[in-house]
Amino acid sequence: MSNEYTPAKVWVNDAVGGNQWANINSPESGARYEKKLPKGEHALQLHSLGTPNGQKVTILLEELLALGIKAAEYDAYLINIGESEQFSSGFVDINPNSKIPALTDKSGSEEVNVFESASILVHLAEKFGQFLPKEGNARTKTFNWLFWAQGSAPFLGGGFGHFYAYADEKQEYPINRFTMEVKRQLDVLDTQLSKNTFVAGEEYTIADIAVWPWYGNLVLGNLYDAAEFVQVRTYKNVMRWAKLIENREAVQRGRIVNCSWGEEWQQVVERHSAEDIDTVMKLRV
Ligand SMILES: N[C@@H](CCC(=O)N[C@@H](CS)C(=O)NCC(=O)O)C(=O)O
Repeated sequence: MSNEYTPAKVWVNDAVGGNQWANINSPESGARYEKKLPKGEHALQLHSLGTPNGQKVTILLEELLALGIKAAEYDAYLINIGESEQFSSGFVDINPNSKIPALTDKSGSEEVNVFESASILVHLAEKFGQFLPKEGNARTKTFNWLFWAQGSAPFLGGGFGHFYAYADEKQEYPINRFTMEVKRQLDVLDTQLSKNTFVAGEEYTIADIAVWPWYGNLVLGNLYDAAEFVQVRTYKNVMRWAKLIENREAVQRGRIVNCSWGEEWQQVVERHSAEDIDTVMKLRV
């Protein structure tokens, strides 16, 4: 392995790289241009994209709607991160971290902005009293795995996915390092799922909803075209669980919201009512 790069005394932002994700960030936070966000009629206004972090929220919202909770109706607007829409003044006002997903909840006496996907999951689960045990060990175990997902998935996405799938040059050192970590995480999950039906126990919770879009999609072959490289079939319990979750109708609905790529039946670019999803799902042959 060669290493021809010697870091300068002081880092400067002269990174080169032609891939679509190489240059969207800069070391400065904050808005880059003035633009208001669109507003819909529902109390819940989501600004997101159908990546795994975005899918977590739309899957939960669809699960809540499937239970007949009408107050979970939402408007979902697309934030195209490849076009720098996360840096508009309107988006930065609701999430100073400039990353999807972000939600405004206007249902209370004062509206509240919620960012970080896990914070949105907890906010909605508590608001509607669903998918998060109310007390005791079951609640703690759900938080264990919810936080595990938030801490672990960046190694899968920002680490493994970036270097294996997106980086211009395939470099052995980062690919080795992150593949090892992803396989270790899959083994952790596989062991846990050998003892329980769901990630945090016998109940389907927001922990499953946080973990599935990353590790479920990975083992089902929907992420980074890496199923063979990572040998996902060896994680039999993860595979069993991934299919179980995938079979839920709310998951099939939520995972295609704010998606602007893939097949026609996978693209609900904006969602304002159930019909927006129904219409697109009917295109599936
Ligand atoms: N920890 C955050 C991560 C969110 C995140 O990384 N979002 C990505 C898309 S999956 C994003 O918006 N990237 C845009 C950027 O980095 O500028 C969460 O869970 O909400």
